Formats: sequence, C-alpha cells, structure tokens
Amino acid sequence: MNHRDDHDARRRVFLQHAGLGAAAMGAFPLQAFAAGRETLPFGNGERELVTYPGKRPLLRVTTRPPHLETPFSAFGEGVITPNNAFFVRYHLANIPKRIDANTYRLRVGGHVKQSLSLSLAELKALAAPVEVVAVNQCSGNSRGFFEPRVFGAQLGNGSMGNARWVGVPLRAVLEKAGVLPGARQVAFNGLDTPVLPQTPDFIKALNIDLALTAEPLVAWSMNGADIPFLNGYPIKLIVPGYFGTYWVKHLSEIVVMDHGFEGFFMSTAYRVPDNACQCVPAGTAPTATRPITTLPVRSFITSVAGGARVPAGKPLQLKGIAFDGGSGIRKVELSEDGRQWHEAALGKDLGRFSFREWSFGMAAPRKGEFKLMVRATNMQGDVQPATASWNPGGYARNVVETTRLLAV
Ligand SMILES: Nc1nc2c(c(=O)[nH]1)N[C@H]1C(S)=C(S)[C@@H](COP(=O)(O)O)O[C@H]1N2
Ligand SMILES: [Mo]
Repeated sequence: MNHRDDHDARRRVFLQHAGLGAAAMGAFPLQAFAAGRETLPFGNGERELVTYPGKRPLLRVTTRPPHLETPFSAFGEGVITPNNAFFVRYHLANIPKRIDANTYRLRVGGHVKQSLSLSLAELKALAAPVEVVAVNQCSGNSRGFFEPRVFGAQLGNGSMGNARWVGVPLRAVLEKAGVLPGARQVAFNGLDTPVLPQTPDFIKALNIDLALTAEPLVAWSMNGADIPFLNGYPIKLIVPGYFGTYWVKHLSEIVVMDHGFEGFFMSTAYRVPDNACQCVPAGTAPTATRPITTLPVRSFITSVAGGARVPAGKPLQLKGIAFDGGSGIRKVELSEDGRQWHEAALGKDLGRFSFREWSFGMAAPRKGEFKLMVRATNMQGDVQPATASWNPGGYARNVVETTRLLAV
C-alpha cells in the first residue's frame, strides 16, 4: 500500500466516524499525514503540509497541540474560506478526544440569578438563530514578517479565514441566566485543558457591555455544516470584529463576574501597547498594555502569489480581499510605486464583518520585476499604513502588503 492509499483508507475510517458524528458525535482526528512542503517568504519559513481528517493539506506550525495555517492560495478560491481549509489554533495540548453532542452541556454561572446547564437542544431553542459572515483572524497572523523578529509562532498570512456562522446571540444565553447588577466581565472556557497543572487554562473574557450587544454568538454551524472538530465542535463563541483569541472553541463554561478577569490569557498574553497605534519603537517594551480587541483594516491580493510570472504588456486581472473590525470597507486601491493609487471595484457585500472581495484590471508592464501594493480604507477612514509598526507580541500586523511579480 503506498502512502496515498494508506492516507485515503484512514481518511475513510475517520469520515465514517464523522458520519455518525453529524448526528451526535465529534471525534478528535488523531492522525496527521505529510502532504508536501511550502516555504513562507521569511527566514526559517519552510513548513510541512499535513493532512488531518476533514482538512485538506495545511501548513504545520506545531503538532502538539495542532496548530495549522491555511496555504494562502486558498483565499483565491473565493471569499468564504472552506471548512476543510480553515486554520487551526490551540494553546493547550489536552484537546478533547471525542465529544458526544447528546450529553454536551454549556454551563452558565457566576454573577447571575440562576445558573444554567444547557443541552445543545436547549441552547438552540433559546432564541431565533442568527447568521453572520465574519473573519476569524489570529492576533499573531503574519507575525513571521515582523522586523526585528519577535517570539511566538512564526506565522505567515494564513491564520485567518472568513465563514458564515449560525448560532444564538450570547445575550440570549446571558438573559436566560439573568445578569445581576454590578456585572463587569464575562469569562469563557472550552473543553481543552493544560497538560501540566502549572500551565494556565485557556480562558478569555469580554466586558459585559460587549457581551450584551447583539453581535457575539454562541454558534454551532460554520458554512452550513457542523463546526469542524478542530475549529471548536460542537459550539464556539463568535465575536465578530474581534481577534480570534476571543472565539473560544468547544465552549463549555460561561461565568459572569462582578470584577475584571485576571487569568494569564487576558492579563499577560494577547496584550498590545496601550496607545493609539498599539505600537512601540522596534525592540522596546511598552510602559502600559491593554487586551487586544478589534481587527485593524487589512487587504491582500489573492489572485496571484508573490514571485509569479505574468505575460508582459498583457491585461492582468487582479482580485483580492479586504476587511476590518466591523465598520466595513470604503475603498481598496492599488499602486505600483506607492505614490499613485488606483481604485479597485468592490465585490458583493456579505456584511461588515466579512472579507470584502475586490477586483482590478490593469496591463502588466514590459518585461521585468514589478511591485503591486494594495491598500484598504474602512468606513471610519482608517487607512493601512505604508510602513509596518512594531509591538513585542507580533500582533495585529496591517501594513500595506507588497506583491512582487515578474513580467515575462
Ligand atoms: N478552547 C480554545 N479556544 C480557542 C483557542 C484555544 O486555544 N482553545 N485559541 C484561540 C485563538 S488564539 C484563535 S486564533 C482561535 C483560532 O480558531 P480556529 O482554531 O477555529 O481557527 O481560537 C481561539 N479559541
Ligand atoms: Mo490566536
């Protein structure tokens, strides 16, 4: 049996399993298979492509816990990121092995009138389901491009994705429990746990004001299917406009607090310099920090990869994506020199939290290397900066991206 057959056979076994899972069970895809290599355009950027059941080949960041990036070419396939291409990020190596949807419970407690233990059926019956198309982007997306380099996973641009989520508003859950006066934050925990007792659990918190808006959802559906196991089956917190770190997977516990939550993943990790640019001079430490929140405006060319060859002097049809933290995209512009900018046509609007498609037609220059820069402006008037800012966490990169192409 060659490698490929072996892989397919095991994949079938998993899929049979997942077939049962569609009704009531999710199982952790234990095995990953090598499926090639790809090199990201920075030092030590060589990555192995690995296939987990239910996922197409993704770039391996770490194995325990599984940490996988989407190959950038997937974003050229469309404005919705397919479930099998969606990136995977975990912090703790004790990932649940299997989850039985029939016995799953979401517990709600703390500073509330009545604690709850909701089955999935009870959760789904709490309110009319709401749908939102929203970008899940890791705070450290593109960290590998930071200069000088920073500690942490050296990520390319594939730790983001855009999906259609369906769930009930978080506030419907909180209202069912009855938030007591004086509530300040709401903490969220999932089923994954640390291996060592000294390691802090992955728990995130939102301010009560945000938790009670219409936007955050407790979701069970992603692009019309169950949320894939590795992306948080059976339920995940969706916080449209906010970085993915708040989008707690395998959500199992919600605690309303009358004080600020002090856990490691709020008070130490995932913090940015507490100033307008969320930045400090490269290599320095900020004097004050605050938790990271919303996505700054960003854009990418997705129809052609850096280093590609295009026919010299011939029409070049470009496509790409732009997004921000929820004000929406006002315009996308392209430039060859960073001085003269030309406006692209915006595609269908799937909502202010979604990737917004854009397209732009031009003629490729005469033979030789040339640059293309893409820059988005959001509805608030925020524009991507021409030079990259720096922060020690390597978070929230949103500099204007430059793609180098070769006209031949
Ligand atoms: N339970 C749990 N949820 C989690 C995490 C985690 O480690 N455990 N990581 C968070 C971070 S930092 C990111 S970027 C997103 C990634 O979501 P994905 O794995 O579905 O792409 O999950 C978030 N939710
Ligand atoms: Mo993240």
